Amino acid sequence: MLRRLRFASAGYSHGPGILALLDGMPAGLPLETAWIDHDLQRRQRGYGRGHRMALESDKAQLLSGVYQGRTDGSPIAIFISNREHEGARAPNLQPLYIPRPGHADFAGYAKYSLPDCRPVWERASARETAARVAAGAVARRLLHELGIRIGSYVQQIGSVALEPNEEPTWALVEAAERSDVRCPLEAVAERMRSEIDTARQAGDSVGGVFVVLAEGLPPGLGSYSQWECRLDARLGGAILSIPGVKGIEIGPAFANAGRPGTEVQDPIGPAEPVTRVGSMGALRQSNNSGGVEGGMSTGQRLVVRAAMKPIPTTLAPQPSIDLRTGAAAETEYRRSDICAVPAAAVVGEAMVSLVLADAVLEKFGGDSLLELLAAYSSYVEKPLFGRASWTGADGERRQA
Ligand code: EPS
Repeated sequence: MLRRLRFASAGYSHGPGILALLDGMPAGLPLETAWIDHDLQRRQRGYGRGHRMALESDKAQLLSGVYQGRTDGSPIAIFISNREHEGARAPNLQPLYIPRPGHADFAGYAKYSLPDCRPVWERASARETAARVAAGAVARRLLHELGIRIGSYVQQIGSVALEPNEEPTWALVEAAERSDVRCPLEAVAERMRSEIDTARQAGDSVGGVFVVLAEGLPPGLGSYSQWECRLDARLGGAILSIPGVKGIEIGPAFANAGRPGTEVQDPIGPAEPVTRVGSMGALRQSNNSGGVEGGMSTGQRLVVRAAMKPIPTTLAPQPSIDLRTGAAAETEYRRSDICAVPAAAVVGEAMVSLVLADAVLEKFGGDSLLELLAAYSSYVEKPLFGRASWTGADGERRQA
């Protein structure tokens, strides 16, 4: 999924903390913990989160990869401690014998021949997404240097949704930032909160749909040349790796599937006044592609939409079995969130940032930020038209 960057995480939901490792970032990128903490705190917010978030106050500790306030080309290691684990608060981790339907518990127990589900629960918990947000913030910092910005909003919680044909704009992202359900329209947000309240009272949980936008992308990130190079494939894998996410679309993909071909393309032109490769996205008159054509960025806004199922941990018991005997049993309630869609949207931003930073590094390369920026400028400043051949008759290279 990532071709030039490497990202891995380690740690348990109720262990000492979560570790993020990001390798392959160029040297010279300004990086402060405050930049990472900002996103960590955005992930923790959200109406419908459980008591755990009131306890935690996620902060990044940079263990390596930064020298005098800038990345130095070494692997970047970030530790986020679990405050719950400190002192007398350290939880007593009992074995768990009743797997929750919808969680990794049952298949994980069988796959690793474990004595019970506790190790699965600890690692499969969405607490791990704090590491993704930390690494994603570093990726976002790189994209920021190229004028690329990434944001999100929540389109649906439970049965309450924005209008389906609401045009995804940056104004929605900005309005969502002020909302505790990340919904840009307060009237809809109010109904989303009541949906969460109703689920809480019923001992239930709710899922939803979030949208991630990226603006300022150069055209040509990703490639059509091999299946695993395609930007949409890479985004799809990254988004589907978020716990609870079961569906993704790029642009209005599912709606377009039912429309005629002549209506769902994005007409090109007129050419004036665009003359450079870097602004070719401005030549498109609509964005049905969601910013990706043929596995490459078009230079338009990227629109990624993801469906998250309701959290499987519910106060209301669900049918299961006891792993000690195979006898029927009901799930026992463990503290959890009622709705984590607003947090998942921030995780979605992180995953999109990682994929885009990776594609940027793949296209422009460089061991330092300066090298990368030089390659980027030379690409976006190239003339868009009149490149009939790669080399002149005299053998001189032209605009290859
Ligand atoms: C989660 C269960 C809850 C959530 C957790 C994800 O944690 P706990 O079991 O400690 O109450 O709050 O999310 C986080 C801790 C987090 O940082 O997002 C689960 O089972 O997936």
